[in-house]
Amino acid sequence: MDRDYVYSMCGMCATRCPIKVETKNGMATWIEGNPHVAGIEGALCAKGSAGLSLEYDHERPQSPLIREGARGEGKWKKATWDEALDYIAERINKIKAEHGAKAIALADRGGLFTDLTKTFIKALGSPNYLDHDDTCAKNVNMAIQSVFGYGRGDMGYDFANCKYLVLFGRNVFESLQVKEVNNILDGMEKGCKITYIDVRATVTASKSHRFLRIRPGTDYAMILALMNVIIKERLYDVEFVNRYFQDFADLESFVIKYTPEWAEKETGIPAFEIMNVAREAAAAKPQAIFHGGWMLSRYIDSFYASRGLYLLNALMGNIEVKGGLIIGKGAKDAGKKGLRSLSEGIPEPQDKIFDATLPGKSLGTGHVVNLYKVIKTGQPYPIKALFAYRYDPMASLPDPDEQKKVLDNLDLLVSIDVNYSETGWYSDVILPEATYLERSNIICIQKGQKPAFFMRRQAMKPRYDSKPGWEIFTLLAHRLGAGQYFPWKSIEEIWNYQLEPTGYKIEDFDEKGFVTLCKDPILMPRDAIKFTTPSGKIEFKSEKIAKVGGQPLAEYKTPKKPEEGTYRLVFGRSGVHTHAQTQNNIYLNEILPENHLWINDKEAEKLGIKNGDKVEVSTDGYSGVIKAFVTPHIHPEAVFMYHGFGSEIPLKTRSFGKGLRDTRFQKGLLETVDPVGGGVAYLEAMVRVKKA
Ligand SMILES: Nc1nc2c(c(=O)[nH]1)N[C@H]1C(S)=C(S)[C@@H](COP(=O)(O)OP(=O)(O)OC[C@H]3O[C@@H](n4cnc5c(=O)[nH]c(N)nc54)[C@H](O)[C@@H]3O)O[C@H]1N2
Ligand SMILES: Nc1nc2c(c(=O)[nH]1)N[C@H]1C(S)=C(S)[C@@H](COP(=O)(O)OP(=O)(O)OC[C@H]3O[C@@H](n4cnc5c(=O)[nH]c(N)nc54)[C@H](O)[C@@H]3O)O[C@H]1N2
Ligand code: SF4
Ligand SMILES: [Mo]
Repeated sequence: MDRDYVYSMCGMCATRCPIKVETKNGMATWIEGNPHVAGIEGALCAKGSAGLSLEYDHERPQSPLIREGARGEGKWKKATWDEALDYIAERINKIKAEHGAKAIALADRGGLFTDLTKTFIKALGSPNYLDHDDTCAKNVNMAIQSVFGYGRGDMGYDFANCKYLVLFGRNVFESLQVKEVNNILDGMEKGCKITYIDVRATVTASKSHRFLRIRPGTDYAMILALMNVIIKERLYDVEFVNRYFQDFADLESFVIKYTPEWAEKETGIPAFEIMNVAREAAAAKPQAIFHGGWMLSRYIDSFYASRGLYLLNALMGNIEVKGGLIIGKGAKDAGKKGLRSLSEGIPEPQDKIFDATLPGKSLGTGHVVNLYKVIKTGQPYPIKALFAYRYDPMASLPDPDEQKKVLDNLDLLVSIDVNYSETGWYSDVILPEATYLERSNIICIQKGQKPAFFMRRQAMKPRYDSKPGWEIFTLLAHRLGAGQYFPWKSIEEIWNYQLEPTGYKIEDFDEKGFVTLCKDPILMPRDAIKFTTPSGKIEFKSEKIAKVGGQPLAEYKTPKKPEEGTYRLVFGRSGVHTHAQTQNNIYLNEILPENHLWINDKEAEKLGIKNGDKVEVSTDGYSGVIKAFVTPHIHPEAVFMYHGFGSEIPLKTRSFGKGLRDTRFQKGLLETVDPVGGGVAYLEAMVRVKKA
């Protein structure tokens, strides 16, 4: 029997953990975490293990498909790659002739491999590349940039050495990343204390030393009060603040009125608990972390909550120290040359990205939410073709019905996916990408204290008529008049090109699947930390925020209270599913086949609902039935369901129609965003509940 293994990267969620894949007679038989990577050491999460069940599932697209019926009707014609690519090329060329290259947009999941997709869209002459960030961490990303200059991905947390960790709705043990979980567990073994704040008790709540149940949408009040205590009692790192803060006095005078007693009334969290958290964190500083949030409660003012959290970190003086926030180091910091970009030498597109000129815009550009506005209105210019690559906006933005209406303005919608996604089901062409076990990707860099280049390597041949992303984009580019920018015949050619300036060779990845660019962790000297804000300092006041009509921190506003009989619809992840993409996975479907509605026990009693009863959840124009999970451990104003259920795709027989889809209840919220940060305000949805 022919047994073998390769080092690669998981593809079951966007974290892309390093893995080792074993094969027998050329078929993947076992996956585990890459034993050579610190913090991974063989470990994998449930979804990562279920990669084999994605691989051997037949309920995924097996060849290119071209739509035959109306959009969304589910009538497909099986096509060869030539037919499908020619079909796309014909339409794109027509759109280009009529509206220019800028009428083509590409949206993908973002992350480590985007050099390929960004190169493709640039090669076509369009500036319109978008990622999913509006729907994920846009507010957090904009907040951290406004305080330190660095983006969210450029600053990591040293959990393993942290002594005090505060998590606002950051459900680290379920909404998980393997390395992060292991580092937090290491920290806990060394005595780290965790305070967790959520509207409901999660697995993270059960593992924390203190769980505080907060009123939905009031985190910002608690954050202001924490700053109030820390500043009033002079618990902050005075030396750090004096050296690096641009305008500390302004922050001090802003938070003076936001006392813990005031915050208690907003949040329902006792003032003494808020004072305890502030004092305990300060006693552990600089090894104290206030996690900046991720989904950080997507309310209409979440940008300020997140900004407050980063200011709290600055008060702890925890930047570039053990157990604090570490600025990610790249190849240059390690004295090495970086990977050569595939887009080197491609001229910049003539036009500006569509939302650079929109009025009333929030921080940043490349907003998918604005993309919908542009497709709908044709302003500032028409967008007529959309490639959704490893991205499913119909499952991840609010209000799929409204989205369908908008997407009907497109002349071409292409989904490049390993599954039938909700977007794919509504598209004109589905191009099946080879699964992550069946393909190699371009080499990527993982920034950090010890930056490294990683490689995803094919473990087995594709089981169906699918192709790797690099080949799909290469074939498309050749049909779209951009072939000169995609000269590649194999992934090895691409790797050699990328590695050329670095001095590394493909063989250097054989032993462990990655190459580390330095021996020792890199930290900036304590007295010479470089912040990349306009002033080079930590900024409370920010010109960029002022430009979009925001303030350094806004005055606190009490969130809307749900009307009698209605509840705020809160959602989140389970540890065993990825967004809306794994509910049909044989293994994972068996563990969690449907979602339930969490409801507070006293509220349930009022409505005559018992645990396990079927309940009807409704909003204007939509309703559905699921089982109730009655618990005292959720705030009475909120009900909760796991995201990603209620698939509308009949070909996915295990998940079709199972559970409810949270996005369907987020009616009318497609254009509701945090006005400063730009994040989608999903949590502004209210629903009615009654016994079914
Ligand atoms: N209502 C509601 N909306 C949400 C959320 C929520 O909790 N509730 N969560 C939000 C968050 S945090 C995020 S990050 C977004 C995520 O939203 P998306 O980025 O859209 O979701 P993903 O599930 O990461 O991936 C999208 C698609 O990638 C496909 N895919 C997976 N692997 C591959 C591959 O190897 N190749 C290709 N080509 N495709 C692949 C999947 O099948 C899926 O269709 O959703 C956001 N939207
Ligand atoms: N298993 C698994 N892990 C994942 C993912 C996945 O799909 N599956 N996705 C990854 C991605 S893309 C992301 S963005 C992260 C998301 O990571 P998190 O943001 O940690 O995850 P969520 O589960 O979306 O939301 C966390 C919690 O916010 C709570 N919450 C809601 N409203 C409030 C509020 O007003 N205040 C407070 N304090 N809490 C509130 C919810 O009850 C929920 O428990 O997870 C990542 N990890
Ligand atoms: S967190 Fe789990 S699913 Fe995501 S990449 Fe890592 S092992 Fe894979
Ligand atoms: Mo996310």
